[in-house]
Amino acid sequence: MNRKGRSEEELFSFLAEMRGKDRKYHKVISSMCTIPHPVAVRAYDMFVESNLGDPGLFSGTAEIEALLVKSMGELLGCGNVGGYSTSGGTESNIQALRIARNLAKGRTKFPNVVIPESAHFSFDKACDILSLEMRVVPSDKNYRMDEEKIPDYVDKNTICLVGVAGTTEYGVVDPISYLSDISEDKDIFLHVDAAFGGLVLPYIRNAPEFDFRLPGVDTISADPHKMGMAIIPAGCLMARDPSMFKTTEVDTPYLTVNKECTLCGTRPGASVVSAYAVQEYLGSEGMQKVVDTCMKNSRRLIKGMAEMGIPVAAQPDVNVASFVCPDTPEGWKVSRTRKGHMRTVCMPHVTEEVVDEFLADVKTMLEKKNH
Ligand code: 0PR
Repeated sequence: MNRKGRSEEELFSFLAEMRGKDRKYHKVISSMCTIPHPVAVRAYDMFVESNLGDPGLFSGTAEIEALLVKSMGELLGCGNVGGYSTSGGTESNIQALRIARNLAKGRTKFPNVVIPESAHFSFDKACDILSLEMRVVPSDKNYRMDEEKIPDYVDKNTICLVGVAGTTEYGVVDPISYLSDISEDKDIFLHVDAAFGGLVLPYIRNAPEFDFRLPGVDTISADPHKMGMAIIPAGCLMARDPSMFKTTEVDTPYLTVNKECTLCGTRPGASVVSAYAVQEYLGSEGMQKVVDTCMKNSRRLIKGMAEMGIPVAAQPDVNVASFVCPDTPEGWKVSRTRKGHMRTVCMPHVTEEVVDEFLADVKTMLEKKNH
């Protein structure tokens, strides 16, 4: 730090220069995040100083957090969930496994968690932190958790099953209804990672079942800072039985509340309010339109690629599509799955025009290659 401060003008010109180095979302076709909704930005500005880590000081913000959790729970099939707004999918997954482990305390000395091969890397972190054995079930041909193999991985030391609704790499939904049956049969905790799909699948007709409507599902993670167009960080972890959060509570002697079940202490109120604001402003009709458009654009991309001889690696259930395409057109940002497929996500900033621009650039790339 310099001894003397910098002038505001000089400082902001430096910040503007650095901001210029950031990629704009326009040609980013592989991100699960997007440009925040204008209503999110307006709501965020109103609550910049709010700290949900001390909810007694910010009781209005805390009420909004409760409303957000309730409305997300209702969307996912349970009117009476417990939960809180996390910093995103990673924290939600850590906390869900922590709940499962704590509920199973005393049942086994060597707890294991059964997760799909397609699971997000946040489960590696969660298992490391919580000292849980991670048992990885291989995927089937369509990159879903292979249903037939699941029983081979479950035993008396299994304290949690995990299914993903809208996988990071292929946008598919694991056989969660089957996991729910095992959970019920064997009384094993079931966590559904719907970080991405949680705000997409409810708006897709005939989508696979994945939420609290399945009786075995105990917790669900769903992130407003992905398809919810909220400002980062805004995740949400919900439990069918609100008392499950008692298992992560600690005493907080010097706060305005006596106990805290969250992982983080100081937490941003502003981004949580931004998530609520978007959902209230759009309503389910507005969200339906956003998801319809993203799905339409994703299908347009799949069709356009197929017409150029580039197939999708798996038929997706949400607006994530990965292609058998080793090259990347110039100027575009796509990512690669662990198997090397080109991964795309048609978020709201990926409009029909952007899809067409991308397809045109893929065409040029192929023409150059075949010359
Ligand atoms: N679970 C699933 C299914 C996810 O896809 C992700 C993130 C997480 C959990 C973890 O969520 P947080 O990152 O909120 O903790 N998936 C994206 C990914 O890894 C995150 C992301 C978003 C990465 C935008 C890059 C990016 O530009 O691809």
